[in-house]
Amino acid sequence: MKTKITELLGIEYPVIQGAMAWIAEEHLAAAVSNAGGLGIIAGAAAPIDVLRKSIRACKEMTDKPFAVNIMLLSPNADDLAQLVIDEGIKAVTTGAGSPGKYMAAWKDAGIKVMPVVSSVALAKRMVRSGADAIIAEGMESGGHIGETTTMALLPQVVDAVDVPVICAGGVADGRGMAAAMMMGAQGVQCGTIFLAADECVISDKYRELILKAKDISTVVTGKANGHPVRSLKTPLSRKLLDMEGHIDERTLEEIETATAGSLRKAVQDGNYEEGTFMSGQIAGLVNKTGTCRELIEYMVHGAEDLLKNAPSLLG
Ligand code: TUI
Repeated sequence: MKTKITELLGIEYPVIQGAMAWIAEEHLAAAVSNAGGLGIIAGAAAPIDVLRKSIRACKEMTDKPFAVNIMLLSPNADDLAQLVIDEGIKAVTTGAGSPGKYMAAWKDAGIKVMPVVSSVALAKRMVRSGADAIIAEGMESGGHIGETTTMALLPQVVDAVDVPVICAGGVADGRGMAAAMMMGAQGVQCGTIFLAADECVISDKYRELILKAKDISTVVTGKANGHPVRSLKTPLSRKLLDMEGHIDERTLEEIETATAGSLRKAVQDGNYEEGTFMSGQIAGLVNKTGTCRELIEYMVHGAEDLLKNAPSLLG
């Protein structure tokens, strides 16, 4: 499958792995890149030494291109933005903000920049500041999200910009991928499906919850403080929703206390009571584990079969 995205990035399949904080480290990124997709290491709020080590480990594990995500809410985003230049990273994705202030330096370094956006206005702004591609992320996604669904957002972003668009949010098999391509996407970014990958280092509890999840197993918390986050329904997310029902200064503090470190508790400790298990709505479709290569090839071959047979729909 050749698209503008496989050409831009020098990869085999137009499948990009989502930058899941605490999860997307060298093992997952290298496995995805070795399988022909684009692996991504999530910078998240990692200390610079931790990210440097992860990037160098990834270089040992693959000679294929991989990317780094800069989460713009991170207090050390400035340092991480410089690190990707110093380490010769070829492609960067960004999330949770506008990468405008880093754009000139990244472009000078020859880095391909692909901001994740949740609206048409943000997509246009990112292209004006020099983005090479746009990742349009629907509210089906896990983690920090916008308000518009993939189905509505993607074609509007495709029409609004003149760079390739990658579809994110709600894609976990060939059907989702084929649909995204039909709506004008040049590739897909998937997060939740890779939680089921053998190479993904997460707690057994996290993986078990994803494999067991149904269509209605996720919920959005954090709307009250302006950072909506989709995660699995668990004791913590239920408690947060309850607290958000009657917001005052004290509950905001309680929310802060309950959420601080809660993603790490999910990923590393498998702490069901206190963890935030971020997940997309598509978790209900994720029912079996496999290697990154198996998951990617199942998706790409499924999409190819559907696209090849599409003329039969015309009778
Ligand atoms: O960034 C994500 N997903 C994330 S980041 C994350 S870590 C976190 N945890 C708790 C609270 C907040 C963050 C977990 N999941 N996706 C990409 C994404 N970016 N979705 C929406 C946006 C976005 C939002 C605002 C992009 C740009 C933007 O710009 C605002 C502005 O005015 O510049």
